[in-house]
Amino acid sequence: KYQGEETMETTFIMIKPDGVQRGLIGDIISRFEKKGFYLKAMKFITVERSFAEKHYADLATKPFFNGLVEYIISGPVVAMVWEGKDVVATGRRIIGATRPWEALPGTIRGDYAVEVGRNVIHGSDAVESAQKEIALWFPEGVSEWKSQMHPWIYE
Ligand code: RTP
Repeated sequence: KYQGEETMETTFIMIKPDGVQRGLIGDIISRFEKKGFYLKAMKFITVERSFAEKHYADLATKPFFNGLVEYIISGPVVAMVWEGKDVVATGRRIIGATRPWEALPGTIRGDYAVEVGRNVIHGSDAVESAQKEIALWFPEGVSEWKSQMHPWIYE
């Protein structure tokens, strides 16, 4: 059992088609790894329209919904589950603000994006939405592996 396991969370992170096309997969994974988060599941897939609509169901009434769905189904994405202390909120900070012009340099969107409709990456915005998204994208479940690095990252 992990020390401090009570504060452990999991989040759903997706590298969007622009991030894949632009060759940013390695850099993005590296940022999460180097921070001290653990990769629990990962798949490289192109999703169908109905699946993208389900993922973004909360945004169905937004004027940008159709464009958003077109963007997400336009090519393969990297869907991942990451684990760590406060990984939901900290993951969002690593990603940076939704609108890339508001994202600070040093964040993924601050470093690599200029348009809100091409903002490279998605990260769950709360523990509950993370659980919902992980269940949607990984219905088969995620692995239970424990990192041997753990005592060097957590007290
Ligand atoms: P994400 O879910 O992708 O992490 O983004 P978010 O929570 O930071 O932002 P949200 O408001 O949930 O929007 C989801 C995604 O929709 C696209 N978007 N386009 N054209 C627009 O005005 C607009 N606004 C949002 C972005 O790709 C955003 O990440």
